[in-house]
Parts: sequence; C-alpha cells; structure tokens
Amino acid sequence: MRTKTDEQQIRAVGKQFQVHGRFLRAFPIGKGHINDTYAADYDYGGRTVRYVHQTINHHVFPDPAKVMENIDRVTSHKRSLLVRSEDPDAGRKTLTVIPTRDDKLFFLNDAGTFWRTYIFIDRAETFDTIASLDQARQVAGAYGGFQSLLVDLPGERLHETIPNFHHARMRYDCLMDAVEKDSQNRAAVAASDIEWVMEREDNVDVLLDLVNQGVLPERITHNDTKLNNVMIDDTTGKAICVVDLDTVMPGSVLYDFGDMVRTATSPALEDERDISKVTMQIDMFDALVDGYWQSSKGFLCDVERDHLAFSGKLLALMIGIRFLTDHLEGDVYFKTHRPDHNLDRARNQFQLVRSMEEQEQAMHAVVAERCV
Ligand code: GN1
Ligand code: MG
Repeated sequence: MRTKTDEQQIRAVGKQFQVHGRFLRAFPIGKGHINDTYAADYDYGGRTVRYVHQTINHHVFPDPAKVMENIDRVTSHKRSLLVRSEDPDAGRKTLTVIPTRDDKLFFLNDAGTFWRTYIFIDRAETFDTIASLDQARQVAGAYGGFQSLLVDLPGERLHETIPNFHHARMRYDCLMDAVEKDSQNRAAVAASDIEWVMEREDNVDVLLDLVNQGVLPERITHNDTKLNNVMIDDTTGKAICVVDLDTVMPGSVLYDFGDMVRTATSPALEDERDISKVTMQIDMFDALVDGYWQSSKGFLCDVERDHLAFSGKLLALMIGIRFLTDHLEGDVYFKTHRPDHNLDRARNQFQLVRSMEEQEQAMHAVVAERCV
C-alpha cells in the first residue's frame, strides 16, 4: 500500500514538524488496530535519519491533545532520568516526541486527521509472538520498569483519555447491549459464544470490587501492554523501549500484567483461526512473573501480587468481549482485514481463557513461588 498519494501525504505531514532534512521516502509500518503508522526517511547532508509519523484516531481518543500531553509528560520524565544516569543509549530508551513547527505536540490537517511525530528507534524490532523465555522475562521487566518509573511522576493526575478503558463491568454491559440491539443480525451465529461469556460474568467485578473497597491502588499504567509494544534490541535481545503510549493514564498494574499474559504466553497470534494452537504456556507465564516481579517488587502491594494470575484470565476475557461486541456492532472500532475477523479474535481469546481456567492452580503456584 505504498502509493504515491500516501507518500505525498506523509511528505506534507512531515513538513509541519521540526524535521529539517530532505524528504526521501515513506512507508507504512506497525500492526496496530487503531492508528496508522509510517516510517519516513530524511536526508541530512548525506546521512539518512528516520522518523515515525503516526495518526491519532480521534474516534477512539476523543481528545488527542490530552493523549499527547500524557505522552509528553511521561517521556520527558523518563528522558530526564536517563540523562541524569548518563545512560549512553538514552536516545533509544524512550520515545521522543518531535513538536510541530509552531511547537505543538500534534498537527491537525485539513482532512481532520491528527498527526504526531517521533524519532524512529533503530536497531530494534517488535515480536507478535513470543520467541523465548528470556524474551518473556525482558518484556515483563520492561513493563514493570515502566510502571516503576512512573510511581513518582511529579504533577497532577494524568488525563483519563478513554474513561473506563479497562472497566470490565462496562465492557460486559456493552456486549449485552450489542446482543440486544443486534444491529447486524450477527447474534444468532455467535449465540454459543455469548452464552459462554455470560457463564463467566462473575469475573468482571472481581478487580472493580477491590478498587471500590480501596485496596487495589490506582497507579500510572500503560494499558496496552501487548508483547509487540516492547522494542527488543537486535544485538542484545534486551528490551530497549516501551512504545505505543496512547493509553498511558491512571489504572491498575493488574491490567498491564494481564494484557502481557494474554499476548506473551500464547504461541498463536491473537487472530489465529485454528484455536487448537491457542494455549497459555505455563513456562512463559513463569518467565513473565519472574521478569515482572524483579522490576516491580519495590512498589507492588499484596493485593496486586495476589491477583497477578487472575489478571491474565480477566484481560483475555475482557478483550475477547470487546472483539465480540465490535463484531456484533459491525466492526466499527478495531480495524478488520477479513470477514468475521473480530469474531475470530474473540474466539481465540476465549480459548485462551479456557486454557487459563484449566491451569489456574499452576498459575497461582508460580506466583507463590516467584513472588517472595
Ligand atoms: C488495540 O493500539 P493497538 O492496536 O495495539 C486496543 C487495545 C487492545 C488491542 C487488541 C486504544 O491496541 O486495547 O488490547 O487493540 N487499543 C485501544 O489487540 O482500544
Ligand atoms: Mg495501542
């Protein structure tokens, strides 16, 4: 999809930012379900420098300015810590926002599209399925480290850019609404999936009850801790940088840990149709707990630690619910690339929930053994 129009559009967008080299080329990168992402190369006196130009989907994020304010605060904080510790690789260890020519954090073009620009992190890549136990440890350590560095972020509470983002009860109720409306006449085909979810309704209130009791703390969290939102250094195999900071906002660390379990323990992609390939691999879970605990034990409370195993199941269930809801509503939220794509994704996630239900005891045993 590298068309002339695309390239011309990206070139025009690039001109709005404090990118001063000569435009060479642009091409799409990234596999997100929400935003469009491009890499663009610029020539600076014979040296090629790469940037990322990315849209902010304002249907999903109604206030892109607040998204960018959150990202700016978090990345600036991280950068100042890296600089203070004289880290020689500081430039690759956090996203760097490039402002527009008039010093704004984003640009709104005539077509009504919001754009932002980052420095491209080179010599690193992301993985859609987990490659090794060490990689699982790395990814978990990176997200734990990210949370840890935000424990003492100075200033006001971050903006809640998508209110109730991980509110499982609200997600469940939205599914029930979609079933009732059945605007696309798709509920009959998914009847057994819907019933399966309803049998698991109890799960949706577990963490919310703890929040209401005041025992599960609010922290600053990433909220989209997929395996492929951590960049892994090409040479060392170490996690170098946590990316996709759109949903950085107040939340529970359990949502972050759970989303990591959901995406880093299954050997299959999130939209794999052959669900016999979908399984929660307990050795990967063990590596995640190990990596996460090493980087979070300094701040994690007992209630958080005691719900690490549950959080994986909850997040797989919740994202599955969101995919199924979007399927019933006509695929209006997540990008789809084939018919029934969201239904396939939902069934894949439900299979992962079943796999975790079967291994619940073993998961708790891992946490008990590792987190001491
Ligand atoms: C979306 O940004 P992206 O595509 O990685 C979604 C996440 C889901 C994920 C499922 C803002 O993430 O919540 O877990 O898809 N982001 C938003 O793959 O809804
Ligand atoms: Mg995202």
